Amino acid sequence: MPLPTPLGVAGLADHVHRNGRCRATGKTVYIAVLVKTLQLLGERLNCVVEPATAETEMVYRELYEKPLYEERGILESTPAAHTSNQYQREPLIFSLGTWKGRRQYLVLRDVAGEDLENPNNVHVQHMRFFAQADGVVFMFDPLKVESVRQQLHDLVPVQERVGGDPRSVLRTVLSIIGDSTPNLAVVLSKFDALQSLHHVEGSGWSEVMAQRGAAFSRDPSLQYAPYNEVDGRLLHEEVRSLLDKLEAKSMVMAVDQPHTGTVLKNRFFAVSALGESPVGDRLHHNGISPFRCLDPVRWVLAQRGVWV
Ligand SMILES: Nc1nc2c(ncn2[C@@H]2O[C@H](COP(=O)(O)OP(=O)(O)OP(=O)(O)O)[C@@H](O)[C@H]2O)c(=O)[nH]1
Ligand SMILES: [Mg+2]
Repeated sequence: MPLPTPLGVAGLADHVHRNGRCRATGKTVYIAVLVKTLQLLGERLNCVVEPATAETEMVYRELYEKPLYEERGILESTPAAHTSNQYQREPLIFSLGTWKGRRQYLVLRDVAGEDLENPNNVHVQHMRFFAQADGVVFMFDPLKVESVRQQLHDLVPVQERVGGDPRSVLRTVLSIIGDSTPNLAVVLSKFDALQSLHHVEGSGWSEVMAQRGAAFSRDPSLQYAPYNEVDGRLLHEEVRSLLDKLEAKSMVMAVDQPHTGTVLKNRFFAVSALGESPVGDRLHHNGISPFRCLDPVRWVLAQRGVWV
């Protein structure tokens, strides 16, 4: 059997509880939307993307697809791995069809933000998959940045104060990875929120976000059959400067000079799974309009020569 391509999706739960729910960086929503966009690209590449096991089919349908695409609501916070209702301890396995004469699989692991906030989890058995993954996707929520939140107060629904620190989550994830060398995708999630800054007159942000020539202003991810390395590098530089502007340079430095001493091959990305903020616990009436969701996964697949 060909080697599967595991991909850990890591990120951060914000510590903010609304209706008893921990709000987070968007990992589970991202996976729900990612599978749909993989299927769309698969059609263009003549590759059928489908669940490889009955369990994946059931879990994806019941816990990702149905609540988001049918009930049009938001998803439950992923339960911590030690609780009885956890479902993410088994991976989601999708077939990516046949590529260069071999059947290819994508193995996805969702993680509860709650589990990543606890540095004691560095050595636990059920986190070991990070070290074996081809790619780890680390999600960073721009709505956690105070200046961004303030300027967006009329444009996106108010989020309650957030307490989690993405730097310590990144540190925990890097510690779990240890001296293994997965590709690290650092992803600015909910990018639609930053794009709304375009409408905020007189702020330094409106000029930055209104740049039409910027890679972060377009989404070519479904257009190009081969993975577009040039576009990927351009976006990488743009997102690194954005993180600097978001006063999150320490995130960039933690990736460039990791405390573990093992520098991972890395690339920065910006994605929006939903395209717009939900209203209350319902999706926005404009529906789901993903932006650049495929980029991180295509980059990891490209390192393996799949869908290049
Ligand atoms: N504006 C905007 N909001 C988003 C997007 N994706 C997710 N969200 C919001 O973020 C919330 C949390 O998303 P989840 O995917 O459940 O977050 P998570 O990282 O899986 O959270 P945990 O499982 O608790 O770690 C959602 O309910 C949405 O309100 C997006 O693309 N744009
Ligand atoms: Mg989740």
